[in-house]
Amino acid sequence: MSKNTLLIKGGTIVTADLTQKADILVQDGIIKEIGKNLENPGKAEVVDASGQYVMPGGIDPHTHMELPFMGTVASEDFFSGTTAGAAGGTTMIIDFVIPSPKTSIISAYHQWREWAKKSATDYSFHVAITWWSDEVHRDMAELVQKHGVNSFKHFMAYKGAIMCDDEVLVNSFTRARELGAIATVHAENGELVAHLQKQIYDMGITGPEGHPMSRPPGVEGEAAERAIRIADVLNVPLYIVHNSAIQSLNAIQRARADGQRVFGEVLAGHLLINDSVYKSPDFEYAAAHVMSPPFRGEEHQKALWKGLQSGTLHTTATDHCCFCAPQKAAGRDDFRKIPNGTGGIEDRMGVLWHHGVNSGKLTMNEFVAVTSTNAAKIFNIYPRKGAITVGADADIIVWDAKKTRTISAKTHHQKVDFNIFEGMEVRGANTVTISQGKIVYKDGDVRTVKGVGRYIDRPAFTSHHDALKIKREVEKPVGVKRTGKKKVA
Ligand code: URQ
Ligand code: ZN
Ligand code: ZN
Repeated sequence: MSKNTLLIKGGTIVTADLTQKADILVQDGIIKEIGKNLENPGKAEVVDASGQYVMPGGIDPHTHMELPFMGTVASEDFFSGTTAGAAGGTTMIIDFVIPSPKTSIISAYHQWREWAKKSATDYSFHVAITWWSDEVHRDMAELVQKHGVNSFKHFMAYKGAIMCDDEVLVNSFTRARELGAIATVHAENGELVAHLQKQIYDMGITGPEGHPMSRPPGVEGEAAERAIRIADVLNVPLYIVHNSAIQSLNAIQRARADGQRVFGEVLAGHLLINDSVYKSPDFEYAAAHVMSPPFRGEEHQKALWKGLQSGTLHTTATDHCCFCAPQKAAGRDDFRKIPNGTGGIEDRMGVLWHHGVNSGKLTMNEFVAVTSTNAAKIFNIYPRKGAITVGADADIIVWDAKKTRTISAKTHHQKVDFNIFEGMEVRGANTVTISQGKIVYKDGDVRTVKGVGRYIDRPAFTSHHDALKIKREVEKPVGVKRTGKKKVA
């Protein structure tokens, strides 16, 4: 029997589509057997899951570990960030390679691969297209065919930095379709943001309260609709990240009802934090919440939960992009200079279980779908990831639905001096986190090892694009047959 054998006994397995009382035998990082009352095949380490749930480890499809951004570098690195994720029940991240415009996307990819080598759990990368040229056109093929990249990100915001105009969107979306990749977007109209930021600053509003004022929901709605329309014309599947507003939700709902292949992501923060945070007189507190799109009013939060319940939104993420108070202070006199980003990777699973499952909004199976399985399916790594089935990677969490905890920066593992969920009491937490068949967290004891995380290849799609091909054939315009004969009146 291999030394790396684990037997998870007595638990109730909960996946996106099945709840069953059964044991799991794990060997060499893979799920080997699932069944009732499995015997210990030798001296396997036994994980007692009795009275608890056993679920696929969380997949966070949107993080930015040690991201160089707005003149500084995000404080969370790939080791500390994946460790914090493991402590909270997340066993894989999909992070972002964000090349500076006019630089090689291949060199940027290799740079991020270097940074990510310190990861403690598995990871993959979306690659952002921030400019266009024949070189980018060529290099996108190398990334898909040689480096397991099947998703390309487009920031429609951040004018003067990484913002894509329509020319880049159209070229890159077209190329993504050719390569069997999915296009993803940060949907905010960067021109409108820049215009409003200047208008608000010139009115003398320089504090963090200016941030949400410069990014009203319509700024997001316009960009979401535009990206959806471009993707429809170009026949490419689209994934909209961090939907925060009713307007982008409506855009996705309309497109999906029309049969368009559009997927939506929502952040745990946007579901639970509202825009009152920006009204605080305490600069540090308000600035700590500056991220884009901004946290919004309760009506948007209610709509986002309904979007998750109704299948308009498919995945939950955190956009974990941390900056500490001294970094945020860069914008003390000008909110436009506050580095955008907040954390959450350690708390996503707990806050979504508490506010989603305990509240009755989501079943346990739906919880697994939106925290793990859907992301695995959309980004084409299912059932290796996001599943509990024989042959899948043994990324597994044991979940105690009765365990309560109070979230705080004083106790979290995240390398940031603030927690947007500070003081929130949640019921439901992982007691054990297993990554690649090894226990990386148990009852408060973090056991992650720097550098054992693996880069996960994500193959080009066939399913999404095949469906799109059928769609295009069905819709091919029916040409009028020119017979040359004049119609007899
Ligand atoms: O826009 C993003 O997703 C990155 C730059 C993180 N920052 C943020 O405010 N969301
Ligand atoms: Zn973004
Ligand atoms: Zn992001």
